[in-house]
Amino acid sequence: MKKLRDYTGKSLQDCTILELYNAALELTQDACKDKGYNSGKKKVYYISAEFLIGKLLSNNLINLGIYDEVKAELAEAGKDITDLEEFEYEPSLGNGGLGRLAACFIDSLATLGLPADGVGLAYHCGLFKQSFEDNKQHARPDYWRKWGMANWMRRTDRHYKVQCGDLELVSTMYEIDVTGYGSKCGRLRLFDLDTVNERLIGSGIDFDKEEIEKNLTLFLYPDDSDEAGRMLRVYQEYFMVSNAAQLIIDECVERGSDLHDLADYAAIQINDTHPSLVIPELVRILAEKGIEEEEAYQIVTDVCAYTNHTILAEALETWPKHFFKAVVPHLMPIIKRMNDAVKAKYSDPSVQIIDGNGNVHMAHLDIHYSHSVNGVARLHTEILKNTELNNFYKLYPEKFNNKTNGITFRRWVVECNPELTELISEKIGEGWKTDAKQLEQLLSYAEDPAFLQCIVNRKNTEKKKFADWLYKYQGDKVDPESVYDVQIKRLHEYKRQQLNLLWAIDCYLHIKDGYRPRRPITVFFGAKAAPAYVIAKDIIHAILAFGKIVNNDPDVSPYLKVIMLRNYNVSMAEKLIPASDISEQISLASKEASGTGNMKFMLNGAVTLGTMDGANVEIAELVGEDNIFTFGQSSEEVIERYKRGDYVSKDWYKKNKRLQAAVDFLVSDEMEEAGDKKLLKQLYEELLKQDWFMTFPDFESYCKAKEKALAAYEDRMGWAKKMAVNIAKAGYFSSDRTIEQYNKDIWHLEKDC
Ligand code: NBG
Repeated sequence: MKKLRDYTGKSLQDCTILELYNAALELTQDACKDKGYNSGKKKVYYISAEFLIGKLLSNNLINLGIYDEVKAELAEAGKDITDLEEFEYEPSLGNGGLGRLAACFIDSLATLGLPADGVGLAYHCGLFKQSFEDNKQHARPDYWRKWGMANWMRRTDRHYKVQCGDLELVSTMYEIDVTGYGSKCGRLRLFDLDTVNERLIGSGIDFDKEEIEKNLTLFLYPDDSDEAGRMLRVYQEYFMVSNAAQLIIDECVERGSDLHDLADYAAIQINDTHPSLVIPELVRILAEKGIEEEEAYQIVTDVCAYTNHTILAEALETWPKHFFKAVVPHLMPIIKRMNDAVKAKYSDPSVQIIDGNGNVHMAHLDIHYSHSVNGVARLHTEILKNTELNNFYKLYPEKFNNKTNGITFRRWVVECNPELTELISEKIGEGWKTDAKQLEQLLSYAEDPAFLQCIVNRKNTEKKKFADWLYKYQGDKVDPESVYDVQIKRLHEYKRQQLNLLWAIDCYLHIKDGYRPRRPITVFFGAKAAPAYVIAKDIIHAILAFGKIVNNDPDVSPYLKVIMLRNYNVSMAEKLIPASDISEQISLASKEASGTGNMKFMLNGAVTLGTMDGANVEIAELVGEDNIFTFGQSSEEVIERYKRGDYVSKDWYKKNKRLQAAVDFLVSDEMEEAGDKKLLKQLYEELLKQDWFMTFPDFESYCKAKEKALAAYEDRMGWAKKMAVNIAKAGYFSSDRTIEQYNKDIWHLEKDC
């Protein structure tokens, strides 16, 4: 095994951080080459618009089994590996849970020895970088590839032609190695266009949306508030899947496929609807290669499987026919014929691919022409079957299945919480890192005061570390003795950061009235709002303005602080989750497909405060009611209420004085002084006139549940037991388990190990 010293050409002592970093990177890449890649006759291609992979160095060193050696070699030279970790810049290739799930999945695929590629786009700036000015979110481009991170991406000499109307684009494929834990590697294959020009970006994240050759891969989810922006998304999606389809066909032919038997060589997982056009694109290519279109439909159906990640209408993409006529005119006749085939079989207009208004429904295309349709948590899959996609479920009951999400334990505890990892391994050995069920053995220590004291001590150390880091990062001072109450996730009304905010306002008003919480509380928010999502930005604004008031009020701040974290990302989650006490998972029941943050918190000994939504339901079942705090309307009640259409937020406001006071505070003099009157009013009105995600009916039960959690926290040993049970029961949520299930039920790949 080579050492860092072999790559630096001089003593490590004399190296700059950059030189050390590059040496570690080369060492990693060589180690991957030595290990080789999982291979086999059949391979899964996991196509996704996002891969939120996080920093790579430490994760790779851990997976390759050389972290300790590298750390020791650096230490001998008086260097600290954490300086390299801090120096590393996080890739910007994803947005939220969907992309992080894809990243956890490729880790598990590699670890389990399954032949697999992640396939996506090599965005230049990915998701925007968030800053706060005047208590408002500002978006700037995240030039992550400029920061040495691009070195992780190998340029290959694979190029494909992608025809978009009159425009002929030529792609370049890049590769990032995906290390498996103690196994061979996998690959992430990302496509780009050499002509893309970052200089096209003007102020903030504005750019000329018409110049496709120059802008195609600049950003993930470019602003879609106008037609040009929406059209650009279609270009991106088609570029991604046309490359994927050509790659898949080429590779399968190389492995011996005659294309009629493509399903013996490839499985394609369509991650949400962004890659759906791979279906007609494959049909097109197969037909070009001489396969009858009817047969091509069957081949594609046998190859493709679709994962649904949301029931929110806005995320179930539909595109007007004229977009496709402009961007993919050669696919439109195929989509039309595929729709005709559907129409010939099923008369129900609601299941057609192209509706009466000429809109193409991507999910419908996926369901008809995939052999598997899965939801991402049990409740979510049931809602798909019985409500949202019921008309399809009636046609194809055999296609529907559930695959409850998971997370890779290598990143989400081994890497981010080494002290807890060590403690667990001291008690139950190392086996749990690849066989997560073994974590249950910890249950036998759930009554052991010495063990419980240890986990509390470790949590306290993490809290102190986070407080120190936070002060350096954004100048906020928090009390490590306070309860860390944490909500970190994309900003969306259905996730209900506004409910948490209303609670914090209520708490503030009580403190002003003389009430003293038993212990100080720090409420952390971390979230980016899509730049075109006005109310989401208003919620950020309200949190920031309120934070100013609370944190600067000497009567209040010793008891309550409200912190909005700037530019929340994977690296920050890795620091904060190990330090968290309460995990806020408070979406409106039925709306959060699964959630995966909830699993990360649990694994790190935070206790969930949540609604019975998404994977929270399964968490509750596993840990039992003593080890979770649940509240709020049930998904059935919510679905019923939507059906009746009789929710009037003002009625709830009128009958609850506490709620009234909290809501009114949004437009109080104090808030208007700290913030922007217009934006605050906009949020206030939204809540009073609409509140589409039913915050008000859950307010009272949320306050009660939070009060119960805070009271329980004071019984330190009782709380530690809850922590222990949560950690012990987290094994089910390993993405290794999820991937094993995908493979057993959908892909049927052979392991290369
Ligand atoms: C998200 C859901 C989460 C879920 C992740 C991963 C989208 C469209 N969906 O609940 O909101 O955990 O997908 O499945 O980002």
